[in-house]
Amino acid sequence: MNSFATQQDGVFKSVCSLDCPDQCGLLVHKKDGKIVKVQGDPDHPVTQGNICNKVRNMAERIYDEKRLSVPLKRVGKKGEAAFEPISWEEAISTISARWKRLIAEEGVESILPYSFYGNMGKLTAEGMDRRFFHRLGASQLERTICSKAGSEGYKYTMGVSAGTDPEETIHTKLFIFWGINAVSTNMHQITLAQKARKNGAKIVVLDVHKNQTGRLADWFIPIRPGTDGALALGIMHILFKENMHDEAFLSEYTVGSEELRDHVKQYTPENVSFITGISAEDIYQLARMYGETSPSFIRIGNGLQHHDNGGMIVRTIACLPAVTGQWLQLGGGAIKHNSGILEYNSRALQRPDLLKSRTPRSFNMNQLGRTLLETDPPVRSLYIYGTNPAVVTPEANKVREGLMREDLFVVVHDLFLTETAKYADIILPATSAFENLDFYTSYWHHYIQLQQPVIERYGESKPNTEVFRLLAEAMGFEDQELKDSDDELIRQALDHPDNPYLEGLNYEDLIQHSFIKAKRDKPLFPGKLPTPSGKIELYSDIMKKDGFPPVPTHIPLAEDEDYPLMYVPGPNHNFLNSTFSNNAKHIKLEKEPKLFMNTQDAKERGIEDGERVLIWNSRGECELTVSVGEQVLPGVTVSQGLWADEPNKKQLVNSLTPDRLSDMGGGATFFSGKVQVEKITNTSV
Ligand SMILES: Nc1nc2c(c(=O)[nH]1)N[C@H]1C(S)=C(S)[C@@H](COP(=O)(O)OP(=O)(O)OC[C@H]3O[C@@H](n4cnc5c(=O)[nH]c(N)nc54)[C@H](O)[C@@H]3O)O[C@H]1N2
Ligand SMILES: Nc1nc2c(c(=O)[nH]1)N[C@H]1C(S)=C(S)[C@@H](COP(=O)(O)OP(=O)(O)OC[C@H]3O[C@@H](n4cnc5c(=O)[nH]c(N)nc54)[C@H](O)[C@@H]3O)O[C@H]1N2
Ligand code: SF4
Ligand SMILES: [Mo]
Repeated sequence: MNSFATQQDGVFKSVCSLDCPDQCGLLVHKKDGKIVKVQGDPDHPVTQGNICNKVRNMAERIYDEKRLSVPLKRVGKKGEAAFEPISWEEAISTISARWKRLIAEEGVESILPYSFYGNMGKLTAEGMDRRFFHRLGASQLERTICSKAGSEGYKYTMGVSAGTDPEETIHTKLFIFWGINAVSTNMHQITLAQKARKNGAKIVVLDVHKNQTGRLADWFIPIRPGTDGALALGIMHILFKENMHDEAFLSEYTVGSEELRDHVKQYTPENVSFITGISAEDIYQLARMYGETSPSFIRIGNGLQHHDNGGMIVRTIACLPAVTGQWLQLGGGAIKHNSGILEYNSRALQRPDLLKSRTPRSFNMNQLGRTLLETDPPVRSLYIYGTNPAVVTPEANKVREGLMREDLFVVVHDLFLTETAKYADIILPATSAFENLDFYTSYWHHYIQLQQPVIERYGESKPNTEVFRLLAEAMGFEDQELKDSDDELIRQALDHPDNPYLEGLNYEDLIQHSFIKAKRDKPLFPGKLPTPSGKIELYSDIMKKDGFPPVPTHIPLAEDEDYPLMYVPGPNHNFLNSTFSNNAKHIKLEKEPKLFMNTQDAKERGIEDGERVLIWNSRGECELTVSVGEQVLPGVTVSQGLWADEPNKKQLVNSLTPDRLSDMGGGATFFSGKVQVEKITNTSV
């Protein structure tokens, strides 16, 4: 295919590769072969030319002087970050020789890939890598760190990761942003809500922190962490009691409405108030607002499911639009994720058949520390790409302790010398998404998009797909599947007769148009859902079989350690998880990591606004600057951002987070941990 990379000047269509629901259409401006400007593509129907500051400043990252340009090998002690340049030949042969020895001596399952979606491109994040590791037969990774609990919960109710088309929400009259900081994390849903607001729509935000999103709401409702399921049940209690439910929808499209109706009788507004910290009057008001306004739309966030009970919370909230029949209204319903709409042919791309009859052991990525420190027989080699576990993974101190193991052979493929790469034996330089061919499917809007290379590769960097082809060759694998070109991979992935939403889609059209919408003549309703009953399951037999209550139920958070304050360390506005935390411009915009604390909690500890505080539990400790006020409820603390290490600063928030797994899908419980906070009187604490 034609590549724009060799063209020196011009404006080229592109797509944002970051793990963000908006997946914006971009225009990349080039002069003398280099990117001089990144802007939004005004032709993109959803993102319409607006992009965030992070990506407007993307050229700073692409040409950051700290970017890796050649492979490196470790010359100092583990974790000391002393490296020396080597050739690609040496890098690949070092890895393959070490792996061949490990396979002979300890078996292939001593090797573990560790990856996530630093670049959301399908070929990059789940393409040739999967083929390679399937063929190898290495230990497998359960990629559960982001949204797995909520997605499983949603599927128990709806059967599929799909909901409202966000473009239709301009017709919505009531938006509930529930556990999502959308101003920072889904800005175009806010733009759509603001448009609807001009026609009288109201915005309600339910969060544990009155952040940017809470501040723009018509009504901000603070809630105690991990209690949203109880609130949803309290709302259902009132909807049924006051006849605001949609009997016709319930009988046509759901199973279990009678059981649900009986079950929610116990969730009186008074009981729910006690659990959530929201007054009974407010619960009534919210339920009536929801029951009486149509179309109403719930944007279910990721934050509320990073809890011990996160799966059940999302399963429960997902029942609300069914009780009110909102799925039949244009702009009504809910979105957790829309990834099911654009489901491509993952079997063809990832080729699980290359495993043959082998069933390797698997590890949950949220428990990397334990995996490295406690597994027997041990993991002896980690191949890390598209993720930065020394910063983003729970119990990060344990992760780092594991990475320090002398007998662990660590390879890291990244664009930068991340905190994780500092522990590597071999580092491989990665291309940026602008240097690759790939395709992208949003998990919020309904467009599939193509990225053609728009710039030449930086230094000697290589895309993930090419590195895995090289590794396959070095391991002596002759399979054609491990030689397919990126073009061929795209064709195979797009050929998916089982997904009616992608009917007729082909690569040539995508090359011509850059973005194509999934077929919209097939809405969810009327239609048969992929649940066992084919309907929305308010009562679920499979949940019962899986050991859960079959009707939505409030399940309190697990007992964390005995510390007085809940701790919710979320992402921030100017980074994308830990991406950009090493880029000067983005750090400047974000200033410094802060801890938000209620006035009452601060007063009890003699802490004043702007002071440095120590946050600690048995897992670790952090030092942040405190912001005292009413942004959080008493008993709750919040920080924002996954910050890079800086000399003499303890700002690794994941040193404090638990590596317990959530109720469903083995998800992460970042926000269910507890801490103590105290004033730092002596900076050398
Ligand atoms: N700017 C920016 N954008 C991003 C990211 C980023 O790092 N920065 N990360 C991307 C990724 S990978 C993801 S998964 C998404 C995440 O984006 P979101 O879906 O917005 O999820 P979070 O920001 O983790 O949490 C959202 C909100 O949930 C609140 N919260 C925490 N616990 C609870 C609770 O128990 N109940 C309620 N009601 N609220 C609670 C937090 O205070 C926070 O305001 O954003 C993506 N977009
Ligand atoms: N405390 C706390 N921790 C969290 C969260 C939270 O809210 N609070 N959020 C969690 C969530 S939702 C998520 S999704 C995870 C995300 O965590 P990660 O998946 O680690 O995401 P990033 O921090 O963005 O790191 C991505 C890395 O991939 C690299 N990369 C980018 N493109 C490529 C490529 O093409 N090839 C290769 N080889 N590398 C590439 C980037 O340079 C970057 O170093 O973090 C989780 N951690
Ligand atoms: S990070 Fe999100 S909002 Fe920013 S350009 Fe990318 S897709 Fe758009
Ligand atoms: Mo995520």
